[in-house]
Amino acid sequence: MKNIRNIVILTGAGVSAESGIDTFRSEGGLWEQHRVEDVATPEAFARDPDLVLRFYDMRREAIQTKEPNAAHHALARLDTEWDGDLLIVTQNVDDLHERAGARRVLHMHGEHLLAWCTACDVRSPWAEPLLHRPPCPECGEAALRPDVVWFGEMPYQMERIYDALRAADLFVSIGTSGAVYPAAGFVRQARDLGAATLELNLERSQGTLWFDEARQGAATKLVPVWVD
Ligand code: BJW
Repeated sequence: MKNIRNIVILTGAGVSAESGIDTFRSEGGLWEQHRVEDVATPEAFARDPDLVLRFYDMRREAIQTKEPNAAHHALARLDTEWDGDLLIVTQNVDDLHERAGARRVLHMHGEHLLAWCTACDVRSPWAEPLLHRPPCPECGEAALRPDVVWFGEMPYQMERIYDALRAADLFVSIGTSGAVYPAAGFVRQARDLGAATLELNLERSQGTLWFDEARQGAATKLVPVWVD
């Protein structure tokens, strides 16, 4: 990659699909089985916390049985070997990038394996169900919720992401439909600031037209080829 020093990589559900983790909008995806408004908004949690906690308990349990795939491993290899700045901004709440060995990972939509106490505002590592309202290890209140970003909430670390986009020479988007903002807008921001842009996705996404180059195929095939 000539003249490229700073890289921002955005990943979405498609990068974990071949590890057996459901995507949201594909055929048979999570939003076909659950209404977004029922499980992924603060209003849903206020209205029916049991339903929301059950949905996340099920997914938290499932991801712990899954393993990183060739795409996660290739990105981890790039992270280890790349001398310049590199940031993997993932929309995924699973920990497969980290388990593959990647270190420069930012979870803009939160993490399944953290619980957030809405009483004392502390995040704690969490692998167990939340449905039965366990107490917060920090303050003892039964006020834990999954540490994920729902519709209408502010994604995490946006300043750091925009700083990285401003400095990027290359922006790569992998396995995301381009349906959810602000992530869907990153390609235009990176492009406007002069970065080259590449999309790797199973099919054309809602944002394909904005990329300089778009390759279609499975992440486990496309990502190792791109990295190597
Ligand atoms: C493969 C593959 C394989 C399959 N290989 N590829 C501007 C315009 C309109 C609306 C808005 C706007 N700005 C904000 C909004 C509102 C809203 C929004 O975007 N709504 C849209 C529906 C229009 N956004 C928000 O509310 C966000 N907050 C916000 O904007 O705050 C204000 C703000 C203002 C200004 C600056 C900053 C902030 C919050 C969004 C939170 C999203 N939360 C979720 C749930 C997280 C917790 C959980 O996991 O349950 O995040 S929703 C869900 O969608 C999840 C994902 O991270 C996210 C993106 O999905 P993703 O990853 O793209 O998955 P899919 O399924 O859509 O696509 C998978 C792709 O992979 C497909 O293309 C497949 O083809 C492909 N694929 N197999 C390669 N093997």
